[in-house]
Order: sequence, then structure tokens, then C-alpha cells
Amino acid sequence: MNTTTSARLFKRALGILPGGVDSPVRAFKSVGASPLFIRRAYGARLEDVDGNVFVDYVMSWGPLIHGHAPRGLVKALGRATPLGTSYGAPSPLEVELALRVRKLMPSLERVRFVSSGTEAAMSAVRVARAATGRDKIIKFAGCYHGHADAFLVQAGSGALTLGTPTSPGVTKAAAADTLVATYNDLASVEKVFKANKGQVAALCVEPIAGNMGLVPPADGFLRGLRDLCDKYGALLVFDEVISGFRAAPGGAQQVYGVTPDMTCLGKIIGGGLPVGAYGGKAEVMELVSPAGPVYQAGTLSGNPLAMTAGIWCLDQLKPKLYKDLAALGSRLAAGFADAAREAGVALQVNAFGSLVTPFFTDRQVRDYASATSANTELYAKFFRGMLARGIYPPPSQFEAWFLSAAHTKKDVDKTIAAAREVMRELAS
Ligand code: KE4
Repeated sequence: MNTTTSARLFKRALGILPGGVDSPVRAFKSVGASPLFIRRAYGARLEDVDGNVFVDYVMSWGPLIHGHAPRGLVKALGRATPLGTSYGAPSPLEVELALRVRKLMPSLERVRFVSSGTEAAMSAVRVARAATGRDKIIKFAGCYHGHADAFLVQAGSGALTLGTPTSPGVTKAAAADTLVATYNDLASVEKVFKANKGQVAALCVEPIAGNMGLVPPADGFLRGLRDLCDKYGALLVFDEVISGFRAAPGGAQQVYGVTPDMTCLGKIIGGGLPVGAYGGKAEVMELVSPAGPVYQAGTLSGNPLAMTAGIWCLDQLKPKLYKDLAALGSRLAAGFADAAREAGVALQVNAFGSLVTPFFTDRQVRDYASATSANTELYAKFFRGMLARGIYPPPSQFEAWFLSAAHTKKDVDKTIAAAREVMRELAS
């Protein structure tokens, strides 16, 4: 595969962008390859600057449930752009999108738009701390809520240690209020609550975890978190940046029938343009400035082009979409499992609707420890083999593969055929 132009562009990028990219995972570092620079994308395809075309399973890390540059979205943005790209003032569009969000997720009685999932999560925590007068938060090892200091905490060994910053620049003070529990382990959560009685403002969770690779919640886990938050007076915050509008139109909270106090959203809500949002009970959200004293602001929040894209996106979320995506997701998952079994490669495949992750381990993956038992070297070889066959997987073992309305059965079958060949190579 000719990648000379990408290589040249990457060298040039390294002279101005740290690591040559604007988000670390894009640098392909963990899969031992050089990033491809993209010229254009359409449907389920990426085309790089050397003319190589790939079936894309990153799909911009989740926003593109309708595929790249769907015709309707391009037309809607074409109509919106001449009306102005940013006002810095209210527009009917943000109210329209917020009303659509509340219709799909009634727990968001009030919504505030921001420009990323990171902003949504960090703002939700600030509001929860103000609402409860408490400082500490609980997160789960392996869950990711963006790069705000409070969340860049890795428990390291043990689930109950106070966070110690793993990212330089995150002060011990900033991490001191972040406690870490084990995903799918309610006992570990109760232990943290008991050890910090009256101090936990919020428990933040990806209700369907996507950032250690895909790890769905065990039966009763989310309901158990709801009960524990009620018992200990903490707010339950669902980070639905990935699962929102993807697991179902109403996200994981619709699928599992568990209502959080606050929800963080991103990705699909902006259809590929920069939109994040947080929201929840009116009595909590009315604390947010200028309704209340909790300050949060943003130059491009509610941006008219981003709102236009979000409105278009949510208006296309028809029931048939989820049926089709689930069928493709399970076909892909079964195909990976068959390919690994035939080749004698240890593989665990987690799947939920349009989200799939093949883990190179023989352990069932249900939390960070089992996820990190996966052989990342093997995943890197698998990644490179698939890329050489025209498939573009996530460049990390600890991410989800994203399907979209633009993926076809033919795309999935081509992917499975490639996986069969690569798995045989891995086994030889
Ligand atoms: P952003 O700030 O990247 O918009 O959102 C942060 C975030 C918050 N919550 C969840 C559950 C998320 O998955 C994310 C971001 N996800 C990653 C990929 N898993 C974004 C990709 C990247 O960092 O480049």
C-alpha cells in the first residue's frame, strides 16, 4: 500500500503539532504504524491522501451514526452556512435541539450545550459538587470522561486508592477528590462510598463502557449504582457521550430503564460538528449560571452550524436504524469469533448494537483488569493486517469499533474475510 504522501505530511506535522496530531490516539503509536492523512470521507469510507480507500470502523470515534457526509446533512449545512457561522447570541436552533434531546431522554429536564464531551463531563461534576456541597467524585478504572484534571486519574493497583495523577500536570490536589472503583463490581463501589461517607458529590459512569474497549454493564449493575447513589446521597451521572443516541434513541438510560440525575452527551448530538451537552433535573441544572451561581460558559456553545447538524442527526434516528445496526454488529462480532476459533487465536468479542470490540485474550472482558489482560501486541499486528486489506480499525485495543447506517452487509463480510486471513497469519 502506497503511503508516501501520508508519511511526508506526518513528518511535516511533527514539526508543528505535538506528536503530529491533535488527539493522541490518532497517532497510531500503540499499533506500531504511521498515521494516514485523510483527503475525504463518504458513507462508510475513508480515502487517504495516497488514494487508498478503507472501510472505516472509527467513524470519527462515534459521532457518525449516519455515516460520513450524508447528503441530507451536507444540504442542511449548505443552507445554514450563508446565515452565519457563529452568533455569540441565542438562536432558535439551540432550543430546537435541546427540545429534541429532552424528547429522546426525558431525564434531561434542562440542557446546556458546550463544544465537547470533556466540557460536558467537567461541567456536570462542578454542578454536582455545588448541588451537594460535597467534593469527591467516584469514577471507574477504564472509563474515560474527557481530559479534565479530575478525570485523568488511574487507580493503579486496587480499586479504592485515592487517585494519583498519571498525567504530569495533574496536581495531587486535583486528583485527591477522585476515587476509583471497579466497573461491574457493586461491592467495590459500596466500599468507596462507605470509606467516604457524606463526601461523594457524584458517581460518574459510562453506562455502556467504550473506553477500555466495549464493556457492557452486567445485569443489575446500573440499577445497583442508582440505589447506592440514593443511599449515600450522591448524584448519579451517566456519561452517554458514546452510548447516547447510539445504544437506543434514548441512550443506555432508555435501554436499561435507569434514570440518572445528570447526563453528559457528545459525538452523535453534533453529527460530526463540535457539540457536547450536559443536563438533568431542573432543580440541579437551574444552579447553572446565569440561572444560578455555578459558572460555565463557552464562545461557541450552541453554535448554529453545530446545532443544525445535531438537529438533522437526531431527526434521522428511526427505529429501523437500530435494528439494522444491531444485525450488522452481531454479524461482525460472530465473524471475528469464527475467524479466531478457526485460526486457534484466543479472542473475546464484546458487542452491543453497533459497538464491537475484539479483545485478544481468553478471559471474559468485564472490567479494566480483564480488558488490560488483552495482548496489545497481537492487536497491533491485527490492526496492521486489516489496514493492509482495506479495513480501518480503531488504532487501539481499548476502543470500540463503530458501525453506521452507511455500513453494508457486504462491508462486514469483506471485513470478516480480511479478519480470517489476518488471524491465520497471527496463528502461524
Ligand atoms: P471529547 O472531549 O473527546 O469530545 O469527549 C470526551 C469523552 C467523554 N466521554 C466519553 C465516554 C468519551 O468516549 C469521550 C471521548 N472518546 C474518545 C474515544 N473513545 C475520543 C477520541 C479521542 O480522544 O481522540
